[in-house]
Amino acid sequence: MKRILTIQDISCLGKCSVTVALPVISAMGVETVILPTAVLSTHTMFKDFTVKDLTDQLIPITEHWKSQGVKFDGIYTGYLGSAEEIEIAKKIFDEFGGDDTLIFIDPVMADNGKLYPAFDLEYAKLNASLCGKADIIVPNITEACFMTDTEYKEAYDESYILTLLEKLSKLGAKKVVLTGVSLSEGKTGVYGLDTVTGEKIVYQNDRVDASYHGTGDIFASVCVGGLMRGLSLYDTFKLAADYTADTIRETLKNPAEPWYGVDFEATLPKLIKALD
Ligand code: PXL
Repeated sequence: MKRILTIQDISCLGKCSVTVALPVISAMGVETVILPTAVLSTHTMFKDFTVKDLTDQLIPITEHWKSQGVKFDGIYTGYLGSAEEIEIAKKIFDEFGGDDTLIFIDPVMADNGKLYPAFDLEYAKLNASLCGKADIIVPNITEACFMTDTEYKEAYDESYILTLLEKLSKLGAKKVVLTGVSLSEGKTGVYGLDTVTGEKIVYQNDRVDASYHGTGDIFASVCVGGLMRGLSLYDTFKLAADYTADTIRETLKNPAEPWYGVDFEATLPKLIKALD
C-alpha cells in the first residue's frame, strides 16, 4: 500500500486540512500519515478560535520516524501556519524526499484576491520558494498572483492564465496547475502545465454557484489519492474537480453556513466507486 505524509493543521471543527485529507486519502486506499502543524478549535473563518502551535514538535516527530526507517511515497503540504514551518517543511522534503517521493504542494494562503488573515507578503514569498521544491503545485489564481507579483484579475482570458503558468514555472516546480480557472461562462476547472514536457492539462466542468470553506483541501486530497493510485494527470484532475463539484452540490441540499465546510462524508462512497 502506498503511504503519504500530509503536513497541515488540525482544525478540530469545521471541515478542512487534516480532517479532510485523512478521511479522503485513506478512503482512496492510501495510508495517510499526519504531521499536525497546529491544533485549532475551528478553522480561521470562525470567530475567537483557539490555536496551539506545534512547530516545536515537527522536528522531534520526524527525527523519530527517521530512526524507525520510515519512508513515504508522497508528501502533501497544505495550510502551514508560519515562516518557520515553511522552512521545516523544506527540511522534511530533503530528509524524506527523493526520486520515488511525490512532493505535492497546495500553497494555501489566499483566495478571491486576498491573503488569509494570518499571512502577509513575506509569507507568500516563502511559499513561492517552497513551491520550487515540488513535483506538483496547485495554487488558485490569487495564490499564484501573490507568489509571482502579478496583478489579480477577476475577469481574465486564456493569455492571462498562460502568463501566470509561465511565471509559476520559473519558481521551479515540475508541474504547475492553476485551480478555479474559468475559461467560459458557467464553467470552472484546472489549467496546468508540465514544465518538463510542455504538455498542458486542461479540464473544465460545470461551475456550481456556491462557495464553501475547505473545498481546496478536498480537491488537493483527491489529487494526492489519485496520483498515488497511478491515475494519469488528466484523470486525476478530472476526478478531483468532478468530486469537488459533486460534493458542493450535495452540500447545497442542507442549509449549513457556507463557511463551515462541505458534506464530503455523503459523497465518499461515490468517490470510492469511481476508482473501480
Ligand atoms: O482550508 C484551508 C485552511 C486550513 N486550515 C486553516 C484554515 C484554512 C483556510 O482558511 O483557516 C486553519
